[in-house]
Amino acid sequence: MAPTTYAIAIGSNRYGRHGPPARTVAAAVAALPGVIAVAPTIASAPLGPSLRRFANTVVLVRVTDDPPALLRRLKAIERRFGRRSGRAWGARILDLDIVLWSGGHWQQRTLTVPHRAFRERRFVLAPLAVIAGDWRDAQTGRRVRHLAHLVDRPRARP
Ligand code: PH2
Ligand code: MG
Ligand code: MG
Repeated sequence: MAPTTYAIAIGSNRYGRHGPPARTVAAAVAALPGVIAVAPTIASAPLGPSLRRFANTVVLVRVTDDPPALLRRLKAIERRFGRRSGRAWGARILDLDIVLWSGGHWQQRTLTVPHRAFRERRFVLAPLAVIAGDWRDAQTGRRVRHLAHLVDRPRARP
């Protein structure tokens, strides 16, 4: 496939072989293929049942993988970092999620792009807006910058 660009969200809230979550995130950035932009890493309160705070960032990668091929590579990196499959949304050493694809939509039983929940997640949109504010969400047609603004002011929706 010709090269396309993906936005990948990175999260960690458990100690792993690279150390605390912020170090794990940095090591994951170094392990990813085709990285062309890296957002600042932020600390974020856990959304969901986990109690520990997260380190989160977003990167852009340019690769020749189609979405399922990239997902397989991301899962392999998660496993290498010591992630075991467990309770969905539990504490995790490393989570790598495909958020956006320059090819637009991808819909499969096990993979939906754009990511279903990223429009509600400040810990994805804030870093993403730093490196890809002009990128348009294929679902809503809104730019990332606009989505980041909406998630900060949820009551301001018309
Ligand atoms: N990931 C989740 C669930 N909750 N909360 C924060 N702050 N950051 C995450 O990356 C995160 C979460 C499921 O993947
Ligand atoms: Mg996730
Ligand atoms: Mg995931």
